[in-house]
Amino acid sequence: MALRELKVCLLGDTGVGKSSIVWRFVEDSFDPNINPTIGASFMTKTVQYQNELHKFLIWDTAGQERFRALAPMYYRGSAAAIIVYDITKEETFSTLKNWVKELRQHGPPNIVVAIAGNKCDLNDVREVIEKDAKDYADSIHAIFVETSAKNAININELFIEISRRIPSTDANPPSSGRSLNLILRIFDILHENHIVLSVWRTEATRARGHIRKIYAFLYNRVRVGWYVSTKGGESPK
Ligand SMILES: Nc1nc2c(ncn2[C@@H]2O[C@H](COP(=O)(O)OP(=O)(O)OP(=O)(O)O)[C@@H](O)[C@H]2O)c(=O)[nH]1
Ligand SMILES: [Mg+2]
Repeated sequence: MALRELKVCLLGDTGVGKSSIVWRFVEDSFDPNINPTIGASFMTKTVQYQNELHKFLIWDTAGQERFRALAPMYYRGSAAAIIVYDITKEETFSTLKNWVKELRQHGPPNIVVAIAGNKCDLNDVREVIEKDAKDYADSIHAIFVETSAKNAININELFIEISRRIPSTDANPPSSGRSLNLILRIFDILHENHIVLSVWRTEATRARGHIRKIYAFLYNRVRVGWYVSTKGGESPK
């Protein structure tokens, strides 16, 4: 059975439930005290779809504003993007529309877009009407589902729909297509390692800054001590 790797990223405001959706899909569990994602996290899950195995390589991005600039690294090369909003928070639906615009301008041209209105278990405090969201999704030819990571509603269905929308391998040319895919994959791996390296470099620079400050502090203490003792003042304590 053919195995296909499908890179999928999750985008959307902080707190809408992106990580919870991924946890429900991959681990079939839910944590009401889950922490906000820092940077991004990566998980995989393989499922059978018709006569193929689909290995989802899932990049779960951080919704906090300070991580926004990292998003292009995750949607670049993605076969699909799941943009999540919280049905109980109108403003998260506006953020979703901004993500759609950004994907249209800078995302891969054939990316499959899926819209997930999460927390549908909280229907009594709903702020976004389902039909409005569905109409919007239809107008941009996106998949649309309301989900609940908490109650496991429509989570598997969301990924099955993505599998269904992604063009089948029959459409791919056999050998040249495969080598192009291999080159793109190598590029992706190098690119991902480069991200890790640059994060590491930023941390190292930060650490160097601290070391420099400690050094300057100690140096000043020693210098003042030396000055005081050689000029006849009190010895440094
Ligand atoms: N009631 C309900 N709560 C949910 C659901 N999904 C997530 N939550 C809760 O919403 C909060 C935020 O969930 P996360 O999965 O961390 O949200 P996120 O989008 O990954 O947030 P960032 O990582 O900051 O971008 C947590 O308290 C979750 O338990 C859901 O379907 N229903
Ligand atoms: Mg998260």
